[in-house]
Parts: sequence; C-alpha cells; structure tokens
Amino acid sequence: MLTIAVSKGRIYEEALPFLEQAGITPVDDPAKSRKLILQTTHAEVQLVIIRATDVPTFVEYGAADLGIAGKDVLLEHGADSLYEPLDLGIAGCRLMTAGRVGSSFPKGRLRVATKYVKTAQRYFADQGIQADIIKLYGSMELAPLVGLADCIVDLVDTGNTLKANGLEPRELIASITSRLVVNKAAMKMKHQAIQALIDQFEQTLAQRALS
Ligand code: PRT
Ligand code: MG
Repeated sequence: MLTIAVSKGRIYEEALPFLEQAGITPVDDPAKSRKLILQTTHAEVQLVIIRATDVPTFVEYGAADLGIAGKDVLLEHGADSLYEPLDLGIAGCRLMTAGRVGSSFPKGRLRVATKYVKTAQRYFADQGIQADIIKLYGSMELAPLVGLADCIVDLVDTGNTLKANGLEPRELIASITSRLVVNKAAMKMKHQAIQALIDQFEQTLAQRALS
C-alpha cells in the first residue's frame, strides 16, 4: 500500500483532478467526508489529508510515502530530506517581496514580515541586504500598513490581495508550483510501486501538455 499526503484547500482543488486523471479517485467525497485517510479507486493507494505545511514532515518521516506540496513549503522546510521527482505544474504563483505603493525601502536594516522565515533570510542574505525577519502566521499584508514592517515576503497570484491593501509587488524570489515529493527510504524499499506511480504521473503530465 502507498500513502500519498495531500493538503486540503488550494492545492487539493487542483491535485484532485490530476490524481483522478492518473486513475486515483477517492472513494469518499473529500468535500463531504471528515475522514483524514481516504481509500481510493486505486487498490494500492490511499490519501492522507493534512495541512499544506505538514506535507514535507509526513513524507520525511515516512508517515506518507509520497506527497504533493507547494515549492514555497519545500523551500522553507529544506528539501534535502526528500526526493522531488516531478513538477506537477499545479497551484502556480510567485513568492515575492512587496511594499506600500510608492514607498522606498530604508537605507539601514530592513524589517520584513513573513511566514517564510528561512527563505526570506536566505534571499536577503544573498542580496547583501541586512534584514530583520518578523514571523507572522497570516495577514502579512497588514504589516507594512501598521508600521510593523517595511515589506513582506508572500505568495502572489493575481496581485489582487496586494492591490486591495495598497501594496505593490517588488522582487521575484521564486516561481512556485506544486511538486511530487517522495520519502527517501520508501523510494528504495517500495521502488517498483513508487516508480510505477511516478511513470503514471509523468504520462498524465504529458497528456495534459497536449490538451
Ligand atoms: O490553510 P492552511 O493554513 O491549512 O494552509 P495554507 O493556507 O498554506 O494552504 P492553502 O490551501 O491555502 O494552500 C497553500 C498553497 O497553495 C501554498 O503553499 C502554495 O503552494 C499554493 N498557492 C498558490 C497559494 C496561492 N497560489 C496564493 N495565492 N497559496 C496562497 N495564496 C494566497 C497568498 O498567500 C495571498 O494571501 O493568496 C493571496 C494572494 O492571491 P492573489 O490572487 O490575490 O494575488
Ligand atoms: Mg489557507
């Protein structure tokens, strides 16, 4: 049996049709079911439904053999502990810096509000910019408006959220899509089954590229 960790919410909305196209359909309707373990039409595959940020953790510890996670989450988790064989091309967005419209960043230390603490630290260090990172769990857009931070690091899709709060996107840190990740030990121990699944997903991606 193979276990795939998937998060509810944004990624799931796009991961579900992808999995279905690859022959993996949950037996219970995940929208109605409160079950956290879902059996599927694929006899050898079950899904576990968890928070997006927990996917790398479940896969790293082998609680799930595979997972579908945003590249943003993987960058922040540190991806050395996982294999990342496929870019699924779903739930695309950009990880960016953003600030108040027309504002310029201070000459001295920059105060940055974000939930992507490690990624932001790495980014500003690479730029040679001294930054104090302020960890937030949500509503990052508020921070520059109330003087908590000079800028934020957050995901941008349409840009509407920034715009609605008088912010503008500045620098691109990374283009984000969801990736298939695999537990390293499982990749050895269950190689045939996992490789068959990766092949299946690759075929599905190829079909999608054509349609
Ligand atoms: O909800 P929970 O706390 O469990 O976790 P979560 O909020 O991290 O999960 P969820 O379901 O929202 O999925 C998050 C994942 O979806 C991220 O890790 C990304 O890989 C991916 N993704 C793709 C996005 C976006 N696009 C996105 N636009 N995640 C969040 N956003 C948010 C962004 O943070 C901002 O608040 O949408 C807003 C910006 O959107 P626009 O269109 O206004 O620019
Ligand atoms: Mg959410």
